[in-house]
Amino acid sequence: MTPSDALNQCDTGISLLGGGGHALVVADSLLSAGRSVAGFFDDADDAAIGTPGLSGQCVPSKLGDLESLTARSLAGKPWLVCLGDLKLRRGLIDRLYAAEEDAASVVHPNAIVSEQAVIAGGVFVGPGAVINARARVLDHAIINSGAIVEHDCLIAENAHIAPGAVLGGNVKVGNDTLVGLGSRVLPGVSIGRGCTVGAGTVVLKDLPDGATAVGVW
Ligand code: JB2
Repeated sequence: MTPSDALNQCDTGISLLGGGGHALVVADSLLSAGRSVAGFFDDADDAAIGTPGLSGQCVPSKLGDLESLTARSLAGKPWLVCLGDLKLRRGLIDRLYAAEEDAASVVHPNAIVSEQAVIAGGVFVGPGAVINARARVLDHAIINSGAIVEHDCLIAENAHIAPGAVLGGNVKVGNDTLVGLGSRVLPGVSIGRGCTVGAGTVVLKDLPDGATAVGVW
C-alpha cells in the first residue's frame, strides 16, 4: 500500500472548511478517491457548494465562530482547511488545534507519492502532483495540481506549492510560504518562512524569511 492509499482509506466523510475554488478542487479529489464530503463550511452560502456532482451538505457557518464550528458541526469528524489564502488558513488552523481537533489529509488518486515520502495531517496533494523519495510534507501544506516535489525536499507547515511549480532535490520551503504557479527552484535552495515566490519565478539561491522573489532570483 502506498502512502496515498493509506491516507485515502478509512473514510467517514471529511468536513471541508471553505467553499470557494480551493474547496472545489479538494472535493473533486476526495470524490475521485471514492471518499465523501461531510459538508462544506463557509461564510458564504453559494460557491463550490452548489456545483452539480459535488453535492455535499452545505453548512453555512461563520468560520470565525469556532465554538459553534467545533461543538455543533465538526463534532469529532476529520476536517481539512480549504481556503487558499495562507493567512486565513493559518488563523483557522491555529484556532482548531487550540480546540484539539484533528485534521485529515487528502491525496488525489492520480498524484504520485513515493512510498518513502512522508505526508503529515491536513495536507492536500492535487491531481498530477509528484512527491518523490524521502520528501517530507508537513502539516496543512498544499502540493497543488501538477507540482513536482523532488527527493529529500522539506515542505514546512502551511506552505503552498502552487500548480505546476517544480522543486529540485533537497529544496526547503518554510512555514506559510507560497511558491507560485509554474515557478522553478534549483536543487538545494532554502526558501524561508512567510515568503512569496511569484508565478514563473526561477529561484537560484536562498531566500530569507518574509522575502518576495520574482523573475530570476
Ligand atoms: O476572511 C475571509 C474569509 N473567510 C472565509 N476572507 C475571504 N476573502 N474569504 C473568506 N472565506 C471564504 O473563503 C469565502 O466565503 C469563499 O468561499 C472562500 C474563498 O474562495 P475563493 O474561491 O475566492 O478562494 P479559495 O481560497 O477557495 O481559492 C484560492 O486559492 C486556491 C489555492 C483561489 O485563488 C484558487 O484559484 C486557488 N487555486
